[in-house]
Amino acid sequence: MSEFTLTRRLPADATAAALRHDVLAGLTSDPKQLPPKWFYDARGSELFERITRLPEYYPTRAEREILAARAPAVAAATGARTLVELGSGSSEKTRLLIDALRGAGTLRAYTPVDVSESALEQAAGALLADYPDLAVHALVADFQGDLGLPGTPGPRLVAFLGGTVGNLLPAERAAFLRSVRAGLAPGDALLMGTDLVKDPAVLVAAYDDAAGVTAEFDKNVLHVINRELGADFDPDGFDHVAVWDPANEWIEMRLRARSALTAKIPALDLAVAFEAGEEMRTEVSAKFRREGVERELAAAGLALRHWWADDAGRFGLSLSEP
Ligand code: AVJ
Repeated sequence: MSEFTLTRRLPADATAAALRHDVLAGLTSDPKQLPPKWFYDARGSELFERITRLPEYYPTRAEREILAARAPAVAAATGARTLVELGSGSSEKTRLLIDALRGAGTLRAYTPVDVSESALEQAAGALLADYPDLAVHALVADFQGDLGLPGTPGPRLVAFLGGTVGNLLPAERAAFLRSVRAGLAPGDALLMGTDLVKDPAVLVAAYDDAAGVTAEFDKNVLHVINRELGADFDPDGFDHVAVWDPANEWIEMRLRARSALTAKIPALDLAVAFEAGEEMRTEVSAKFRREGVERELAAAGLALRHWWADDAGRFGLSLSEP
């Protein structure tokens, strides 16, 4: 009775080529930087799951609180027959949406979209065990690329949870929202989670936890580059740094070289020198205000219909429509 398909939108070698491109561009630029998507190999995904359970890391719990309270309202407002989830990862919070949409009697299909084929297979397996009559059409794709969601019955609800939109730079965010908008038909909707501006001390602690899990997560990108590109980074030669940028209203994660060092990256035929104390940006995690979210959605052709926050006002969930 269960139906499962997995479509590869990414050619098998596209990921490797993209990593080479990003590492070459990022490590030869000044200041050095790497895009955060390369954190998430199997070990990085596991470290991220641990982050979501840390006492300092409130966003996951805050968003779950909102979904637990508001998923029925989302279902009533959208009547979605297809739920598309971008960057679905372990699909854990998604169950709240699936339950509400099934309760409303509309949901037929779930389309998780992720760059990680293994994450998709695992998540789909767990969901199919619990929802045997749900069709799961998984898509291996980069949500920053062309999405194109062919053949999914409308109305469709596209969910982009976790505050991941904050990991995109403003220009990337604008392009991403326009491309989501382009894939939506009248009656479809976008549900997006955004972490909110708050006391910088709370934000910095969430990205520099006492147990050091986020530091390990940050350094994991060096393990990924070592394994995939044959590089010889010593992850312990770097310190994890989290700083609040008040002008941009974002957290930056950086890796700071503890001493002058040179790393070789044979696959790129490259040697990269770091000065002592030099910092490389590894992630931007933007924090939002309701008006800013509404403005960015509107600029992409999306009208804000609902805005929900958790009781403590830490995290926002927006529902918008073309
Ligand atoms: C949930 C993927 C958006 O920016 O908060 C967690 C990733 N980075 N700790 C975030 C992350 C450091 C995260 N996202």
